[in-house]
Order: sequence, then C-alpha cells, then structure tokens
Amino acid sequence: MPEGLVVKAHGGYCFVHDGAGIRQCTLRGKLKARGRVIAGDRVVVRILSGNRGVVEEVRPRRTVLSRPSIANVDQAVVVASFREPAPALNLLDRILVHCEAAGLDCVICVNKVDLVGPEQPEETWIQVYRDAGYPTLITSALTGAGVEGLRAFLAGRITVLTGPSGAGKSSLANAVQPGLNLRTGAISPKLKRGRHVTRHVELLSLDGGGWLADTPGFSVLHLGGIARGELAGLFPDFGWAGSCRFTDCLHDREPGCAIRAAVTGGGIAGFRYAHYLEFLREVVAWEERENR
Ligand SMILES: Nc1nc2c(ncn2[C@@H]2O[C@H](COP(=O)(O)OP(=O)(O)OP(=O)(O)O)[C@@H](O)[C@H]2O)c(=O)[nH]1
Ligand SMILES: [Mg+2]
Ligand SMILES: [Zn+2]
Repeated sequence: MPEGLVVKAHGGYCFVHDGAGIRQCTLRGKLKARGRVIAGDRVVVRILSGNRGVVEEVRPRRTVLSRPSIANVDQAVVVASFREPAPALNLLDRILVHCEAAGLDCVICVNKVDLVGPEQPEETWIQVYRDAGYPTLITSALTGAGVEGLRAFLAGRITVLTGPSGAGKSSLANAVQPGLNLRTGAISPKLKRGRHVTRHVELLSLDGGGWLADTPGFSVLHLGGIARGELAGLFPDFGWAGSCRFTDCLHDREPGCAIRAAVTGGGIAGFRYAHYLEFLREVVAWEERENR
C-alpha cells in the first residue's frame, strides 16, 4: 500500500498527497478519534477508485505540535506584526516556548513593516530576540519587502506558519508563492484584531522545494505538558547566564540565581524573565493537576 503525506485533515476526512496527486480519504475505524490523523502525518493508504482512499495506518511522528495541530514539521515561522495587530510579546513568547518544546527551529517574522513609516525604526524588542539567537525577518506581504529572505528560509524544509490572527500568515504565504490564492481578511477596524479567516491547517507544496503550512491564528495559548525544570531551557537567551548555586534552581527566589543576576545586570530582558515566571506558575499548576 502506498504512503503519503496528509496535507489537510478535518471532519473525518483527510487529503493525502501521494507524490502524484491528492487523494480524498476516509479514516479506518481506530483512527477516527480526534487528533489521530493530523496534517503533516505520514500515512499508509488503501486506494479506492475515483481518487478516493482509506487511511489504514499512521507512521510514528518525528515532531508534533499541538497548537496549531501539525506533525513532522522542521521549523516554525512565528509571524507577528508591527501594527494592526500591535505585537503581543507575551503571546509571542508562549508560541516560541511551545514550538521549542516540540523541538522545532524557530524563526520570527515581523510583518507589515510598510505600516511603520519611512524611518523604519528597529524596535528594541526585536533586538532582544536577535540577541537570543532567533533569526528575525522584517517583512511586508504588501510591498514584498523581506519576502525573498523568507523564501530562502523555507526552501527544502517543512515549515509551519503560526501567530495571531491578522498578522499576515496567509498573505505571506501568498507573497512567497503567488498563485496559492489563500483567503486573507481585513482585520476588524474597531478591535484591531484578525477575524480568524484561515480555518484549517493546510500544507502547501512550495515550488522552490519544501512544504509550508498555513494555519489558523489564535490569541490564547495555555502552556502545559512541560516539566518545570525544563522551562528555562526553552528560553535560549537564558543559556548564557552561567550556573546557579543550586542545580535544581527554578530561577524564582532561590539564592545565588545566575539568571536573576543576569536580569538585574541587563543581560536578560526583564520582559522575557517576567514571562518566564508567569509560564513557570502555569506549568507547575498543570503538573499538579495532572498528578492529582
Ligand atoms: N499593510 C499590510 N497589511 C497586511 C500585510 N500582510 C497582511 N496584511 C493584511 O492584514 C490582514 C490579515 O492578513 P491575513 O493574511 O488574512 O492574516 P492571517 O495571519 O492569515 O490571519 P488568520 O488567518 O485569521 O489567522 C489582511 O487585510 C491583509 O491584507 C502587510 O505586510 N502590510
Ligand atoms: Mg490566514
Ligand atoms: Zn537560577
């Protein structure tokens, strides 16, 4: 039986790319439960006539991301925007932690630079992420600025676009590959927020090689499933602080904490550390709920 790649899955159906074309498949009984077959899965298909098929088996996943739900991607391009919507750094850090925990390489893409004006100031928060080691691209899906650089990051890899609704994920995908014709939508003028235009995760084959997943944006992401002792390791900028007095330091109120010292000394941005503490409470609460 041939193998294929699930490019889209919802409502009990999935669409499987088998190298030649795309086949609409139903799911074998035990795979019908929600989340058993998701976009990015490698699956074994029993072929039926008329471009139909049945997914019989899911291959083990190399990586898995739960928000958005996608398997086997190599990297995440986290899209934020300079304006409309304004950058939400707490959400950005949540998304980065979530993607780091899944073992993905992360790239940040700050879009809508055309709304910033001709002086294009490099906002200081962007430098924080550059210093942390994240490749950070400045783009405009409208003018095409920076799109060539983004395209270069995508070539030959499997990438998921993620970030808040309205930041321009679908617009960027359209700019990277004209002809995709993904639906995009104006942000709400009153709320300055996106309207959740993209409804399903969909993997798109790139002409330059590789796959790109457009996904629905979101504004809330609760962190769970991360061990408290692993959280700091998901902040790459914390790695350079040196070692704390206690090996099991959670960098909260323990004496001799190198990370807190680095925050005071200016080596770690205060807002990143504040987010760390907030996320720490969240993962601890999650752990305690799970172990009850
Ligand atoms: N000025 C400007 N507007 C942009 C840019 N990129 C996207 N937009 C606009 O922003 C709005 C939202 O863009 P989308 O591409 O639909 O955003 P999205 O991230 O896919 O949103 P969801 O699918 O809801 O998650 C649309 O009106 C786009 O035309 C840009 O670089 N500059
Ligand atoms: Mg979209
Ligand atoms: Zn510490």
